Amino acid sequence: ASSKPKLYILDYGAGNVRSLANSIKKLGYEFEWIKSAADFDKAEKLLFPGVGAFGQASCSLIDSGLLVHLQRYIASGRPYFGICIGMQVLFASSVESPGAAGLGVIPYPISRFSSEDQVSCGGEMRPKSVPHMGWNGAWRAWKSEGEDRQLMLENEDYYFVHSYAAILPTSSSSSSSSSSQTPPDVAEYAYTLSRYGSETFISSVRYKNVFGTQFHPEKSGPAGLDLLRRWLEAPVSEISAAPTTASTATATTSASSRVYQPENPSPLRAGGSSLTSRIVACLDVRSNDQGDLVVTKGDQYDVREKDDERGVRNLGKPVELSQRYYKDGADEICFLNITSFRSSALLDQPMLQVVQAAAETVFVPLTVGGGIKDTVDPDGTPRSALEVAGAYFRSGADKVSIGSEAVVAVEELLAREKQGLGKTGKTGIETISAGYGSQAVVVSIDPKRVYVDTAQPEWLESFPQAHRACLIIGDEATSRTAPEEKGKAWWYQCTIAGGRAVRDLDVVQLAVGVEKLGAGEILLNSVDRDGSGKGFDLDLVNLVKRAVNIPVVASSGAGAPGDFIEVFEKTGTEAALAAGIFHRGEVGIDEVKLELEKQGMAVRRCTL
Ligand code: 1PR
Repeated sequence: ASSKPKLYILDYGAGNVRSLANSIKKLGYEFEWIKSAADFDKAEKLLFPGVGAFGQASCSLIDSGLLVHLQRYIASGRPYFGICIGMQVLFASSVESPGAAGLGVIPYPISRFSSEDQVSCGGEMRPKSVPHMGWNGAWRAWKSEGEDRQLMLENEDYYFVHSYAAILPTSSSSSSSSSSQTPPDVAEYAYTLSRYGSETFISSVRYKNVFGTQFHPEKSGPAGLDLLRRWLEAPVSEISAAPTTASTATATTSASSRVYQPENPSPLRAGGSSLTSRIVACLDVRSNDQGDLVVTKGDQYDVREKDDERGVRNLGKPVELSQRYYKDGADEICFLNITSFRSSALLDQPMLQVVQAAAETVFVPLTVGGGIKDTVDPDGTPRSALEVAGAYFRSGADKVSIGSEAVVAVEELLAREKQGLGKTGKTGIETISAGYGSQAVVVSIDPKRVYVDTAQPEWLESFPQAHRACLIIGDEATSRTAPEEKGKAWWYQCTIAGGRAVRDLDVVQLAVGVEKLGAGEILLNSVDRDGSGKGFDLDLVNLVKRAVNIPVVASSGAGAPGDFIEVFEKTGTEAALAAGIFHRGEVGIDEVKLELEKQGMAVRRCTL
């Protein structure tokens, strides 16, 4: 290891850098954290994994006094690898944080994905979801003669999660590819391009000693680890550059050594979004009566055996199961601490350890939920939701999922709106999304169907106006209701505390409210379908998909591969989650993906 170049990682405390550290260790490399300005002089290779927001990254580099040292490091010509925000800070500016300057190595702005852009969603055209979240390809649009080492492989999918990107100008005259309108200097530094809907963006840059990816290689399974390995293995001389002075540090617009390849192989898939359909494995975790942390699984949220003992169902060990699902090709893994609403999540050390241990071997995104809210420890110490989330991120979680607390937050928001007031900025959703980016905040919704007695005269007129947007009438021509539901009417009421208490809030109000507060994704369960194997509640998924512009993970009720095909086809949801069928080994994740592929749907192929 001593002959390997001295590797440093720059962390500004914004999110999950643990996974990058884990993947580097897994690849057999050692590294140091940049702790002071002097470390930049010692570094022979530098990795900057950025999560969160552009402005925050830029400000914390300035506030910590490290910015100038980072600039000097880059100008020295030594290899730099920036991930996500770590790539974006190389650019000139970002509309995400108008006042904040980037390093300006790449003279191009970062802008926001357009939510005007339409993709096909369950047979209709709807605005595409933002953030761009999930697995997408990246293709080399330029061939460079001078490049010694191919850093990236094509025909692989990588994990992206971002709302802002270096988006190329679109041309209304060119429907097949916007790249024909690309400014000539883009070829100087853009290494790969990717597409989201009709927008084409720079998914990786390679310019002199600087390499950067918009996606997260440390979360991109074997393909991502392989990319990291290539960069780590590359001799410094191959990926470094002659020192530059500040005035020549930016990419020039002079004649490009890269040759644009007009045949653009970017596949258009998942309704034109280019993303693969994501399969999520969910592990409901809690202590059993013996005090062991187990993966359990309920029917309609009842996780106890049906026999007289009524013990907590035990379907396996959380870390082992997550490793199995990673190998089987799960695109994401979700841990829900289903009883942590009872106590402080920070005191629930075993859960933090589960996340930590899983993150050491599982290189796809991890979501952790349960108990993320403002709490007070038994000794009276107040703990904010932000603090709880921070502990999970430091343990290796990429996203946190908020359940009960989101319901309370939206109830408060609606009450304030009635008084003409707005958001407080103080709820967990707001503080966590401000600190770590909205892509890191999932809201887990546990709705229950409430049937309306349609035999009553004027039932429709007396149905509460507030919940109208959430009413499904089973015989409507547009309804996707199962035949036995025809003629019935129902709405979806929100619950808290694991389905134990209902609130006067419907699922549409909740979904719209959490999007306003800054959530980046919705995990949509169904108390009625949970564990039933009857298939996803398509009416519910459609209702929520239409109400929001953030990605939705359909959950509860999967019984066979056909249920996944149906939910993707009929709702346009970005992701589908299952628990019971995977835990019991009835259906494998690989089997689900194979069936989706047979239907012509794009999935991430995993070759573990
Ligand atoms: O309220 O912020 O503390 O979060 C608690 C979290 O725990 C919430 O996300 C809530 O959904 C979850 N939860 C609480 N109680 C239960 C329970 O089952 N008793 N589990 C529970 C939710 C639903 C899904 C399940 C799918 C797929 N379980 O997680 O994995 O329904 O199952 P299937 O494929 O077998 O049908 P907070």
